[in-house]
Amino acid sequence: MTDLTDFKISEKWPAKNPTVLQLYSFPTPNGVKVSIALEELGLPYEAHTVTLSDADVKSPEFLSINPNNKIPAIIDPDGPDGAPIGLFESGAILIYLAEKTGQLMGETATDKAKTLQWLMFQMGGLGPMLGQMGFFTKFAGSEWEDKRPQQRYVDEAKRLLAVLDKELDGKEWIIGSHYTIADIAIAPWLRALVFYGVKERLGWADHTNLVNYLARFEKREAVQKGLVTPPRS
Ligand SMILES: N[C@@H](CCC(=O)N[C@@H](CS)C(=O)NCC(=O)O)C(=O)O
Repeated sequence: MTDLTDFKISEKWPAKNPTVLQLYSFPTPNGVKVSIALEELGLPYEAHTVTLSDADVKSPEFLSINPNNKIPAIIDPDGPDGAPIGLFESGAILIYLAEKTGQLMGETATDKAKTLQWLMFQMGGLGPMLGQMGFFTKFAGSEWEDKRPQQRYVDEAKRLLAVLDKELDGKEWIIGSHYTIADIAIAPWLRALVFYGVKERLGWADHTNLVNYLARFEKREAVQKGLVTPPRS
């Protein structure tokens, strides 16, 4: 029987079935990337709700798996070198799962390179920029008198949406006809625009390719399940 007791995180979030992959997450745009990927891949897993409160993400148990105090994180008891592995950073987890299963990175070496390219675009651009835009439009930053930071991130969000909308012209998914981990990383961030209440300000409805792309994504059964996993409480 697999033993996860070496992982301190299992003291606060014990595994009911330590033989399956353990997911520590919350249903945010970064969190659902991993639950959606796991659902798409049909890998058995156990999902633990880790809230964004300091009591969870800054607990010694959670910090033992991610010193950067952010969800999502995983433990795969069936790790690559014959031992369990703990991982954090959603992009790294997506690549790990895709390589483990040989799925969700297209078919050819070119598909894989393009998948990684768009995944990096999300991790280094779309996610951080939209996250900052959310801070300056919905959260504490929205009250700042100086509106220049807010405008900067709104402008950057508009620019990034235009890049994606153009790229998706005539394409089903971001690298073409194959649905990949890059889509799983990008699409949840597009959904966040509703949450931030900025759809109109960004002219979302004029981005027809993106509107259709997101609708295609949300129709997938695995996406619907992944979006509510783990439950908020
Ligand atoms: N680059 C990280 C970002 C993860 C991230 O920002 N997680 C947020 C929720 S979406 C979080 O855990 N925030 C809690 C905190 O910062 O205390 C990833 O992609 O995994």
